Amino acid sequence: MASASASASTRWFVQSRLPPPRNNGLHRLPNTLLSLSSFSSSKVAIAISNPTERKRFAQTAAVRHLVGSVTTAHGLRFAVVVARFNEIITKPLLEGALTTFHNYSVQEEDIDVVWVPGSFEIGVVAQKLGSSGRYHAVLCIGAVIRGDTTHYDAVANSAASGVLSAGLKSGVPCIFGVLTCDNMEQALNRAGGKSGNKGAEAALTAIEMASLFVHQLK
Ligand code: INI
Repeated sequence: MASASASASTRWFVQSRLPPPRNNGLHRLPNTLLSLSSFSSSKVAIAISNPTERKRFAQTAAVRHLVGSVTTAHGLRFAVVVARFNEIITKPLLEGALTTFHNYSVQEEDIDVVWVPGSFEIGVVAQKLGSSGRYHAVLCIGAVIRGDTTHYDAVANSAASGVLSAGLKSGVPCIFGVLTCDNMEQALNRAGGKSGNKGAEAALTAIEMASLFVHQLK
């Protein structure tokens, strides 16, 4: 049974028994309002439940798909956190990322690059940058190579969980562009070699996520 509460411009329906989340948490209620069951931001919920605001989202009569666009990157601001450790790998990854930003019309003055000693240090800096309110996404670049160290797993896992946690805590997309490879050859292949440039790919992910947040989930 649905109950409703109303303000001057907003009507927000609350259901006592929501259907199980599907479609990434986006699903339709019987009253045709869109519910974001996985979002805690009341701002998002109110924007979508507001009839005027709702029109901005109306694209089809059925399920709406909200996707970031890589063609609307102009004006988006990015921070890139780069680890100096294994610089022979992280420098070309950074160059690939900067080339992608350039190719997708991100302005140079909208990009800040922050260097840290190693991948272990990326998370705390990413969180600080994400929380600053200055960036729409934070791209994290590093290279953890097994064989260089016995604590490979610790560094690799810390880097991954650090970047994840930075995104969750700051609410700003933090993209994992940290290579975790068995050897230097694998890393070189992914830093502009025969497997492409993972820094360039991660930059594209950063643009899509920034666009998703700014243009669709605001
Ligand atoms: N940092 C890396 O980015 N990649 C590695 O492969 C690596 N190895 O092999 O040790 C590495 N270690 C340094 C680490 O990230 C920290 O800077 C250090 O432990 C100080 O906190």
